[in-house]
Amino acid sequence: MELVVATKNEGKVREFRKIMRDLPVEIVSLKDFPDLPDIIEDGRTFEENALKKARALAIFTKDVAIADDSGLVVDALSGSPGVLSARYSGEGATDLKNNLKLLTDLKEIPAKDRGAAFRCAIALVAPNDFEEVVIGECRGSIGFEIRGNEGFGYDPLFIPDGFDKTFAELGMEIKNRISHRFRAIKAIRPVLEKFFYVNKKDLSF
Ligand code: ITT
Repeated sequence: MELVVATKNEGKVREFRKIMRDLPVEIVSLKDFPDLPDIIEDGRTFEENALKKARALAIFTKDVAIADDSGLVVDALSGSPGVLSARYSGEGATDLKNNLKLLTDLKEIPAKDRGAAFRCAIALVAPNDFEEVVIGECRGSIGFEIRGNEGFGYDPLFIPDGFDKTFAELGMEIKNRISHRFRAIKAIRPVLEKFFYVNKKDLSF
């Protein structure tokens, strides 16, 4: 079975593939649909954006689509960068520029107030109007310097609760066991099962 994932972010596609590798689904990314019109992510929440992307993709591919929207919410910044995580440093944003901006914005903030969470919403939308959205969260804190080489985005600054290293230092193995995306994927599995049950399709998990 093919599951279309509405993302062009190779880091995310790799994570989806890895986390779902025990399932009989083939993860196909947006890169396989170059003709799909750009989907504007203008929702106020991760859930709104995930649903918007999955709806557009389900209509376009006439297939079951999942989409995620994710990002970092920082307590001391009242939830910023939030849905703007990818574009935090503005025009021409890169992971490095975003991380540097975050460090600057938090420069007066002491360790005890640097709490943050990665959040991931995943929406499943089928062409027959079935739709559902779930959320996964991973709490941690923002470090004082960029550390580590693995992962992407804010991984070099994010220290998950219970660890003293960043996601970029801990590596994919550990990240994939506790990440917001992993938790959201875990939450979407029963939704997938429900969908296939209701639609009398076989899903041999
Ligand atoms: P798509 O929209 O194509 O999926 P994107 O990178 O723009 O790719 P998002 O809109 O979900 O993805 O933006 C999420 C941003 O939040 C992303 O660019 C990272 O900066 C950050 N982010 C999300 N998940 C992350 C993770 O697991 N590790 C580090 N940063 C993450």
